[in-house]
Amino acid sequence: MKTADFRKSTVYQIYPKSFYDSNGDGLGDLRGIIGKLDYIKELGVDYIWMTPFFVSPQNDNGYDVEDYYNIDPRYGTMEDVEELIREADKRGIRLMFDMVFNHVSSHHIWFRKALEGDPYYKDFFFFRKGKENGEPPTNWESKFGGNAWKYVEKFDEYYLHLFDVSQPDLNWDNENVRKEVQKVVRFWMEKGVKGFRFDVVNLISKERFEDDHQGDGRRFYTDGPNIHKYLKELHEMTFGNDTEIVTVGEMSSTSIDNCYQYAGEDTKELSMVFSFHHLKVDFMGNEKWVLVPADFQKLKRILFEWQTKMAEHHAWNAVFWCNHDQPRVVSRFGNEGTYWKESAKMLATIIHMLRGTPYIYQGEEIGMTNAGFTDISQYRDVESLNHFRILQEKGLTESDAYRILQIHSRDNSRTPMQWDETKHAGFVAGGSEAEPWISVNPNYVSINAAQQLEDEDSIFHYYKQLIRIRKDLDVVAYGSIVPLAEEHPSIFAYERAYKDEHMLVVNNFYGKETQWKTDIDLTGYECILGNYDNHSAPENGEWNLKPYESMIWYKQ
Ligand code: TEU
Repeated sequence: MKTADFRKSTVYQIYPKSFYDSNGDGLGDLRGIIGKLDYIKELGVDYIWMTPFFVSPQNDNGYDVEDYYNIDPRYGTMEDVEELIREADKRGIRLMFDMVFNHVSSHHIWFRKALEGDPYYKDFFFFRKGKENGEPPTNWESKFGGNAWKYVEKFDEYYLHLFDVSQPDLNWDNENVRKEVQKVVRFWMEKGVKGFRFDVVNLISKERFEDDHQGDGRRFYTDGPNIHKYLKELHEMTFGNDTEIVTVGEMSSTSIDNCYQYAGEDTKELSMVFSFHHLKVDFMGNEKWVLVPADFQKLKRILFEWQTKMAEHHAWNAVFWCNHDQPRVVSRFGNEGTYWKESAKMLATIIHMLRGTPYIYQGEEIGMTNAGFTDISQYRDVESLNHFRILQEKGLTESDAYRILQIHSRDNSRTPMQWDETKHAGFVAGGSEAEPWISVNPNYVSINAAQQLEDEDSIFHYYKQLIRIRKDLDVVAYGSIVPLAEEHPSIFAYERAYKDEHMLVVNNFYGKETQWKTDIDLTGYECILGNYDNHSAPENGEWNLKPYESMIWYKQ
């Protein structure tokens, strides 16, 4: 059996609802993905991670699963999934499914039985009495706003929902829950799925149900007491004996010490982890519903710390800027105007040459930008809708609440994929009058895949080269990493080394020229990729970098 070398691989994330609508109902679907496989192959990626398309009331766009074994008819059928797996395989692409096991939808049969009072299923969840004064069992906050407990009159009890009220948390301390979860994973393995992303999987072991007087409760359930035990068990009972399978855990507010274990070479838990600390540098602590300029020094410190420490501990990172929960990176840390293309390429270089498996979120490879919605009727995301209300309840004006949403809303990255310059960016199959489920970004006329496929200098082609370099040069996949210019106000640079290979990655993170003095000897190095035709080179140890300039230097 072939061992999957995920260190040489790149993953492409698809949000099916917004990828391609093949049947013209305004919603993306599985056949839409099949239709676009050649585009994905052209990019050169190895895996497609698909966010959930299982039966779901879609309160959280599929992260509220009603039935893990069946496909939501809005997305297609089981035959479509089987065909997708086969067609992807023909093109050397493997599928990674997104398994949401911290919670289910309140429509799931387990929860419905629990609500009927069936004790076997009640213990699949966390039902607890309120406090004596009638308040919820703890003061924990739901990630989507409000208290994390919902009162059920019939039992005079509350159930825990760390996310939406329609997403009750599963009780992993109950062995029967763990067995059900294992069954689901095995079911999809048998269908030929070669990868799994486990949603907020570090939240599954709840510690104590106590009030949190210093926070929102997350310390009582993040990286909880039995987390490693549960992951090792899942590994052993499911994917652990199939070396072809790659797994990634989404780790919410995790600590690096725990990640050494989650993603250690020999720890028998997961292949790699997503951590999010570097994507909170424009938050206030954990609070995202504020406007705070991005702290570049902090961004570097965090990314470098995770790079070097995970390497020291033989553990593996997933590396990324974007996903369906994050705003578009070119809008966030780059430039939507004059330097749109240069900044998108620079940001891509930083991530793709790091030690870790890079993830590209659909549309990132063509430099798609934030949604720019100006009216609440355009928003779809449950979190954005809740916080729009909560912000105003806290006293913010409507226009201030809009400004925050325009920066931080998850809908920023959920607008339809921009395929070409025809109506609705070519997202809805030709001939249909249907409106897309969420508005297309009007800039599709200038930002679209068709145009970038034609243009050798496009962001798309640049991503393609980065993916190629990871395959061709072992230093990218296996090399050590040394941070450089750590204190520099605008340079993001690092060195990689492996056997006789050396790589120097230099980036100007900002839109102004910048100087960098360094004694690195570039004898024998060649600039193998950059985002300007005439890239800069050091003179007497001093670099003069152009706005958002990015370069990869290599010697062997
Ligand atoms: O997200 C988990 C998570 O904690 C986030 O990144 C979340 O979007 C953020 O806290 C909101 O501020 C995962 C999924 O990626 C997300 O889409 C789901 O909504 C969530 O789990 C619940 O399943």
